[in-house]
Amino acid sequence: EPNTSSTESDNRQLGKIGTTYTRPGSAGSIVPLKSRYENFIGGDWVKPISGEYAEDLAPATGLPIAEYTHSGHADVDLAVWSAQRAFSTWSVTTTAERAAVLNAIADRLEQHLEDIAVMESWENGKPVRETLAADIPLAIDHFRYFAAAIRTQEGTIKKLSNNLVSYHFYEPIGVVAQIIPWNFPILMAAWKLAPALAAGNTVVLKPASATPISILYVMELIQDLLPPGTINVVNGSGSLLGQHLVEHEGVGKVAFTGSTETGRQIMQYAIKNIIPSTMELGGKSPNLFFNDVAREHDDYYRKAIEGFTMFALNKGEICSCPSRALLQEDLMTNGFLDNAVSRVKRIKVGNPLDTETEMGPQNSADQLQKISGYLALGPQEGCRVLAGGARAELGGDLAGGYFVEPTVFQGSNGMRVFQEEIFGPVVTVAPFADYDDAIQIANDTIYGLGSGVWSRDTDITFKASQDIRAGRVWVNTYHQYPAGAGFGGYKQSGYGRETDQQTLRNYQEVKNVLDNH
Ligand code: TAP
Repeated sequence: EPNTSSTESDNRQLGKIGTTYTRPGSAGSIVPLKSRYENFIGGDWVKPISGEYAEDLAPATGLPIAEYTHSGHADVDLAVWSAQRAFSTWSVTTTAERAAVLNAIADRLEQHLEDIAVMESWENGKPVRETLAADIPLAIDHFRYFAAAIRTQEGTIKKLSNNLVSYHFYEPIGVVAQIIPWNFPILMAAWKLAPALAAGNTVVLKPASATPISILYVMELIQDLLPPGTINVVNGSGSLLGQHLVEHEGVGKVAFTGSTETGRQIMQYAIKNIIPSTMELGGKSPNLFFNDVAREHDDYYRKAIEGFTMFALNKGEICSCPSRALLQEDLMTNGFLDNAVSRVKRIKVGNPLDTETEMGPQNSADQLQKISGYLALGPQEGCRVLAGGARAELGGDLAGGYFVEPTVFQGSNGMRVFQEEIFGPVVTVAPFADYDDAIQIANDTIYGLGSGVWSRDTDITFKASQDIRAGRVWVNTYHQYPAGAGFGGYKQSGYGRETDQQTLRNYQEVKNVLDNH
């Protein structure tokens, strides 16, 4: 039986994370947090066997939020065992029963939307205006979408001859290992948990060490809705426990979102027991602007300028960040680039819990250091710095935060800053001469995740949406992630699709029955 223990008592001092966030119509908001978060295993809060913990830091201040478990192999074993036990009952529930649980989770999250949004904002650093409007509502909708998807999934039946009929059962795989990154802690969890549970699997989830608590905060809110062991959350260092989890004999599938480098390692682990994997990896997404966007200075023009600034959304810590802006030559000199750069300079950088803030701090000191390296590299490679280019120094309580200025570099596609994923608020701009030139530069990357095309000419956008080698092409928009539209990568951005019907198949075995009457 799991070695369970009750949770630590509330620590309102540490929990006062919401004091600068003012709820509309109220004096202020406090999200109560505990001082320490255990693993969530078998429906209970379980201390790590080693008794070791680490500190979760707030990126806006560099100060601790709470402690999380530094788990080891034995904790992973316990979580897999709990998930295996839960599988025997969860996997034989009806699709209607599973859909009811997912809908109940969605309803519960909706009741607590504001608190979850504040928590996620403080732990990740992303502005609360984004978590309130996008991250958490999209996560909620995901549970609803997969509740519907599992009930409407169609199979195939073929009559092969007068007495031979072929049909399929879609069966859950078993225990699924899910390893997620820190840039969308709740949304990435929802993208993975909802389809896995809908299909009848049970889960061991490993959050990123930079954001270990948001998902546990959510688990506290929904734990009474779930049969024990259906979702198990184990925190700790991925490099210490990731291999053990993926190679565990009790695990039947791994789903990963994170860097291409780590994805490559996890694929090696998955080989051991020949388990299927899905990989959502890195990107260096092109955002193409054709001359006709500047034909008039109208709403469309302004929308395109906003499209250019999308590289700074979530402080650029998005796998599909439009980090290469490719502008047709006229746009470099006719005011479009100047207007876009002025808009970038007006992006309000500050406290993520301030609803006026457009860009918060980078997620961690490591991330800040990595981005700073690229800020230095750009000019060394010969880039012109059109905006930003340095760390943003904010005073007062935020003096210790990991803030960076939104940065625009002008250069050429061969440079390292054009080819390597920076994962920060940095866009590199280069000109193109004509359509063929645009597509050639857009596809000149090892990645193929997102892309954007901006033109008033539907012949251009329609053709480009076919010629760009990426899993998602946004036409005259960017950074929309509705459930129902499949998302995933080409090339070294990974394989497998999430957020639509196809995702269910990632979590299902397909059994063929040949029935000879
Ligand atoms: P990673 O360093 O790859 O970490 C992702 C997750 O993998 C974390 O939970 C991490 O745990 C774990 N991990 C690290 N080493 C591991 C190992 N050897 N075995 C098993 N798990 C291991 O990436 P990140 O820095 O968190 O996220 C940034 C990257 O994710 C970017 O490249 C970005 O493009 C990509 N990303 C892609 C997408 C999609 S949809 N394609 C979405 C978001 C992010 P620890 O935190 O404990 O190290």
